[in-house]
Amino acid sequence: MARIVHAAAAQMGPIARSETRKDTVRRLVALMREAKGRGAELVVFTELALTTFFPRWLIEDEAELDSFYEKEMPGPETQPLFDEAKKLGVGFYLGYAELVVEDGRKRRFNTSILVDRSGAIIGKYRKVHLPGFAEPQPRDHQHLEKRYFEPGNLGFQVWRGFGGVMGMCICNDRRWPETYRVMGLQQVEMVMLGYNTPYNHTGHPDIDSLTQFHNHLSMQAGAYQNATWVIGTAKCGVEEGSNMVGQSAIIAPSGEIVAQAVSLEDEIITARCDLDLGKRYRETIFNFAKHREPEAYRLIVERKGAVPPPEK
Ligand code: ING
Repeated sequence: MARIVHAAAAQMGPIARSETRKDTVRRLVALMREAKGRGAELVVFTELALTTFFPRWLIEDEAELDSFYEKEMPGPETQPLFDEAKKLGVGFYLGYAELVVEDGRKRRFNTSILVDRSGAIIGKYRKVHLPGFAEPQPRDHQHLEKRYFEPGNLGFQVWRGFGGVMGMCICNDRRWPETYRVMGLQQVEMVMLGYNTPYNHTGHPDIDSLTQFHNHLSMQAGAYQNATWVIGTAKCGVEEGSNMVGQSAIIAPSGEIVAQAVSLEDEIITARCDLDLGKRYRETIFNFAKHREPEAYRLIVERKGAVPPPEK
């Protein structure tokens, strides 16, 4: 019996700084209803889906900064999304800014949760790779995730759900091979992620001109090399003056893009994801037991030493 997940990526256009949680939750509910109408049982929302991408500003007033975080999940303002999901029988991934008191202190994380079709939270992830800076820089828009979030302390886990093995990461994580590999070694079959990716991040035109290419390259490589589906959902368009890449995509374990957004607005894309496709890649091309000669592999790993000195 094929294990099919009818999945959707719920891309979001810009969220204005003035938008309330009520406004954004209303948009998320509308997207979820459209996804359900198109047969989806799992909806992947984006990173920081409840607010504008606030790390683009230096915010020195703590109360104002706290206003961008969720103190509970669900809370009064996000409960309507959970209620709608339960009513529709749809699960979802949601990215948001998490404010908690842990170990006796206030802690801030860039977080995502996985909610099953009964409305229960079955997994939580906290972003490990925080790009940008802790201190303001001389640039048009700041990127202060290191100032506003701690590195994630939950690692890269996987969870059983939707008939398979599910994994999560967030935005910059998708660029790093370890993200997929750690989940791949746990037999992940579908990795969900959201991203807010401005075009001018590094300030180097030769690099920034490849923002779209690197966006898909990261996710397609991660999918293929770990025999997993990858669903990447953008927050995109010109948000408070910052131009961010769209291209939300659903990517098969083959590395092929099977669905892609074409707008820079709220947009649903869907795909019929056969989880056994990943299994076939593990049993053939990426069969560790058959193709990784332990001795040869040990030598590769052991020779990870320093780069030889430059020619005299
Ligand atoms: N944003 C960007 C991302 O990793 C970035 C930062 C943009 C890094 C472009 C490198 C190149 O997609 C977040 N929020 O991580």
